[in-house]
Amino acid sequence: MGRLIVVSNRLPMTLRRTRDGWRAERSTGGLATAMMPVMRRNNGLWVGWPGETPPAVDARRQELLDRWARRERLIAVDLAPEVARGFYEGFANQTLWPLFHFFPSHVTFDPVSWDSYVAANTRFMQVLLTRIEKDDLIWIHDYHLMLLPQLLRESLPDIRIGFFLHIPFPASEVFRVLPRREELLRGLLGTDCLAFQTHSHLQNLRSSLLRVLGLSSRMDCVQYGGRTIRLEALPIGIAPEEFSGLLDSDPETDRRLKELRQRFAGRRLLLAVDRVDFTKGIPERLRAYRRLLERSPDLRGKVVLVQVAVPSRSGVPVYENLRHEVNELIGALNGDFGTPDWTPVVYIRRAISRAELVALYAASDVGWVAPLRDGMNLVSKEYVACQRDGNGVLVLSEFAGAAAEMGEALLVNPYDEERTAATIEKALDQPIEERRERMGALRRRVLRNNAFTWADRFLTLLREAAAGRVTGPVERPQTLPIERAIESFHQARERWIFLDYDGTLVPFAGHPRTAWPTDALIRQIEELSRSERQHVALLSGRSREELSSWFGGVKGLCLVAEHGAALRTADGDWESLRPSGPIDWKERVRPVLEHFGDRTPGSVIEEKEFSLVWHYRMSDPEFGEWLANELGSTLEEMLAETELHAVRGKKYVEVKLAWANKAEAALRLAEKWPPAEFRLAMGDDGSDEELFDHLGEDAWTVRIGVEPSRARYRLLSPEDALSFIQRLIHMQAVLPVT
Ligand code: ADQ
Repeated sequence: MGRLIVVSNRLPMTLRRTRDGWRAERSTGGLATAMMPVMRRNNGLWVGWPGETPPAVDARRQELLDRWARRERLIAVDLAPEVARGFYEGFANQTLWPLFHFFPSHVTFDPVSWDSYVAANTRFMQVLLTRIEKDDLIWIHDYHLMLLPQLLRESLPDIRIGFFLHIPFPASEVFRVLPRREELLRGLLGTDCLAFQTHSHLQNLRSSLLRVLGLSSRMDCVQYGGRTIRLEALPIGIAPEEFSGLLDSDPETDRRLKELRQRFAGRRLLLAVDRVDFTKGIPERLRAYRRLLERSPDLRGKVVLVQVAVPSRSGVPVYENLRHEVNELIGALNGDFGTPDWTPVVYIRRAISRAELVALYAASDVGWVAPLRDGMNLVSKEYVACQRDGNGVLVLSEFAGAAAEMGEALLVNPYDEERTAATIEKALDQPIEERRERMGALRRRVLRNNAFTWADRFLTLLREAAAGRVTGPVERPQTLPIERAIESFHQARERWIFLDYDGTLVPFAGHPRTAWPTDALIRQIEELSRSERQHVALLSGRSREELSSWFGGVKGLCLVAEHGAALRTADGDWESLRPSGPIDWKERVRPVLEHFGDRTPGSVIEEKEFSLVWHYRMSDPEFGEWLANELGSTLEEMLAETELHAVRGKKYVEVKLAWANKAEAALRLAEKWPPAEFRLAMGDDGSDEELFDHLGEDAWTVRIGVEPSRARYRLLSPEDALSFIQRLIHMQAVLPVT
């Protein structure tokens, strides 16, 4: 089965330096509670940062860490203090955190922090490499470690890796603001299974993959680097017993609950529990509460808001300002509305014990959870777990991930303070039957979709995803074994070489007219075509005029234009693959393409001798894909039973003669060539697939890029293709086969 290795920024225990030496504190967070039993059940390890690392080795501390590794199976990743600062306080919390919560205005980007982020992820990888065994399952958590999956994959290509993002994944418009966005996405694509709190976060990732890396995906998976990565929305749960269990058996909780009931008798209790963070909407809540007291004077003296807020990330200016703002708002509320026997806001500015928290959850009439943006928000679920009599009402922000599965709550837009106040009033007036019904439904879901079922589901998905890769049919295409290919080239007396142009020899340009071949590329093709034993053809979707103007002067080179409609033999004469039929079809098809072109800024229509093409590479990628689908189905209907057909290529839709294809053209050329032991075809899109099929299993068929293909091998980019060709040229020059 393999062990489970949990990896997160913090270990579930933290070492703190006190006056009496180092002290270990156990984390009570939801992640630790959920993962510890799962980890133990899977014979696991937990790898993470143990807290402040002293500049010099401290023997006592090291002894403690060694004991953690032996007894608790917790493996510490020590980070040099300046790396830890730049990584955690810097890039993770001042760049990724605000950006992923849709606050681009709070983002600071500092290249030095980025370097620390890379260094910290690399350090995690190094520690993991000393521990990982072949069958282990690696489960990486959260935004601090987004580069780690790919770093591990590079060292251990077969290892099973899953990743869960606890915070939101932002809309691609926001994500694109990030200076190092490509690296982060590629980092995540090192996984086998990538999961998010909600479908909307998952959709945002898919949109970023398309816009940033040009990578299309399906709802449930994406292909990258020859692997299939499973994509999932998997909302995290809590360990409900850890909360509601205290109401049965903990005397301390019982005592506190009685105290609260006594103290607030005759008053309705509104409860808010947050870390002090700008994403949590604390000032907005306080202003909405003020509106409530202003618009409903009869509530004065009858309600109390208990705001529990743990300070966090002190030292960061945005957080300092927030703390001042919260202090002022609370001061003003209590000053303006308070009376000698009524304080409108009770402010608890520290972490409270579990017993105190559970008592507050159970005693409150309204759980007021109002983040401006939150991955999930566990407080909402903890409140529901503790509402056993079902009398309370959950008021929940529609911007918390939890809103996606807690439809029975009263949902609010926390930015709309007026209507939030009205909703709180409604919550206080809600009839008891309705409250019980809603809370009952919420509770059943919170108890069922708990942290344990969440972790089990994730691990099952990860195992399945990796099993498809590890035990499935041999992955096709495989990475081209370059040395073997060169050796086979070297041994052969005769060689056939078929090369596609766009996307294979040159990267795609926005407009088809701008992808000129460089002089160096033309020279390379010349050299390749020089040897009499080599028969080289360039097969492209381009027009014969373009191909002639670029490669017309290359001696010995055969050209195939318009995906096979026209060809030029090595003697230099152009011919059509078949006698050309009537071309009045263009008059019927062009208006359709123009109609789509007019709706899609940045798209262009290209007319070739035998085809019409709508290119949308420079258009908005999502809109372009969507319209391309629509155009495809319109054309399919229109062209049924004609000799034309519509083809979806990379960022284009082409209408062409059905008989024009590269395979037929290539074989027509090869009729004049002697049989060859070495046959190579390289191409990057659907138009090359027929040729791959035709050449069969003993040819070197190579797909350029990451998409699935019927080719035997793949290379990732035109750059790789050119350097492979250069190796072939080198081989023919240095060691001519005689
Ligand atoms: P957080 O941003 O930390 O978590 P949240 O899900 O609300 O947010 O969890 C906070 C935890 O801290 C809760 O368990 C709560 O009980 C506890 N807590 C808060 N204030 C406290 C106080 N004053 N005293 C004691 N305990 C307190 C991140 C994401 C979330 C996501 C979780 C889990 O930002 O969106 O739900 O991870 O995936």
